[in-house]
Amino acid sequence: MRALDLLDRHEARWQAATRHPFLEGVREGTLPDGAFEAWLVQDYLFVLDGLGFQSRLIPRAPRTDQALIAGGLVALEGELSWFEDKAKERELDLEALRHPTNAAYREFLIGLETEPYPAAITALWAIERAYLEAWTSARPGHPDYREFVEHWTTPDFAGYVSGLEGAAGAALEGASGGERERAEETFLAVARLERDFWEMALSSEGGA
Ligand code: HMH
Repeated sequence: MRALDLLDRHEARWQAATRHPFLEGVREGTLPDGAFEAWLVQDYLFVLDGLGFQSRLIPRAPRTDQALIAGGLVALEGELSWFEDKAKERELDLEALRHPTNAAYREFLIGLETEPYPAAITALWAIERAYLEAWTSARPGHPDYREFVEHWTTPDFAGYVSGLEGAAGAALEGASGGERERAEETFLAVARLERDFWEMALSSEGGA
């Protein structure tokens, strides 16, 4: 099983994870007041949780994947600073509580620690790929949000996602049947959690 086969097998659920009225609102400038800001604060907290997951993955990754994942970790840390700058510009308080949807995603990331490596690297690939595709669907973005759309659709980010695809594919090649099943489960969980995250973004009251 190649990582890409998962996208074909679960096309409808993948679409739901990467196309959403929130992203159309980003493209068209039709988001309700406060929705983008509430989402930004929640995504900052998600990236913090992602930093934990990704750092725990490095010591058990094969040597061939460690530089890739460590590079991604450094980029995530830079991402936190970018969120902090944007929050300051927009006068947002980043010390918010996690929305229940975000808390569920955090629990999933913590649970990945006890999943076999092929499942964990498949999840990381799916998380990043979903984000890249989602923001690509919002291109070029309404002027209010364009810098965000550009930031999350760079060739560097696309290259990183390709690297993760290769790593997940190699891990799945060498995986047992049981491990592949776990990888498929985690892929589906990511698709659901990503969809829920966009849902949260549209349904949250401003300042969630
Ligand atoms: C919800 N998924 C979500 N937020 C992100 N920042 C990413 C993926 C990419 O790290």
